[in-house]
Amino acid sequence: MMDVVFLVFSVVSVFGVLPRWLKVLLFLRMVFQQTALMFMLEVIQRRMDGSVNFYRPWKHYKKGFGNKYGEYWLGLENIYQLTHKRKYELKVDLQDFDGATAFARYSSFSIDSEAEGYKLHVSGFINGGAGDSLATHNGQKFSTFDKDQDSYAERNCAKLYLGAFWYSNCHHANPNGIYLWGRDGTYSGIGNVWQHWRPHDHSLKYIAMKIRPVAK
Ligand SMILES: [Ca+2]
Repeated sequence: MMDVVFLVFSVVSVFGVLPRWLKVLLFLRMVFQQTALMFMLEVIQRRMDGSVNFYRPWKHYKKGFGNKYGEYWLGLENIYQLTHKRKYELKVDLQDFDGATAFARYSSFSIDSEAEGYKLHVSGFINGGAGDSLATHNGQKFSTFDKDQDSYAERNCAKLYLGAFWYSNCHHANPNGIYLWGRDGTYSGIGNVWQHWRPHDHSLKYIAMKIRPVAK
C-alpha cells in the first residue's frame, strides 16, 4: 500500500505541485530505505589473514564455518535461503599484498537449492577494476573435494586446486583456495585467486564476497 502511495506522490512531484513538507518526508523515506539496505548487507565469504582452513568437506560448506568478523563462509544453505526469497546483488572486494584494491559487482546473485547442487546464478557485471572472473562460473554447481559436481569429467577440480567453489573446467576465481601469502611462481591456481586481476600464481591478501537485497 505504501508503495502505491509513494508512486502517486512521485508522479505528482514530477509536476512540481507537491508541498515542500511532503517532499521532505519522501526524501527521508528514501534515506531510511537506503540505510536499511546497508544494514542488510551479508558477508558470505571472507579471507584476510590465513587463520581459517578452507579446504573442507561438503557438510562444512553447506553449514558454514569461521568467524563472522574474520575469515568466514556463511554456508550454502544460508545463502540459498536468503537469495531464493528476494533479489540480491553481489560485490567482491579484493586486495593484494602491495595494498592495491579493486572490486567486481554483479547486479543479480542467487543460488539454487541443494537438490540442484546449489547452482550459481550471477549476472549484471559492473567493473570496479577487478575484471569478471565469475563469468565462467555462472550456471555451475558447487563442488568440494568430497562432492565433485564440476564440469571437468576426468578430474576433480576441488582436489586439483585445493578449494571449494562453483568450479567449471576448472576456474578463473578460487576464493576458497589456499592462503599463500602473495605471489609464488611455483604454484598455479591453488591460491585464493581472481585471475582477471592477478595471475594464477598470485594469491590475494584479502577477498570478501558480500550480498545485499536490491531495492524494490
Ligand atoms: Ca569432475
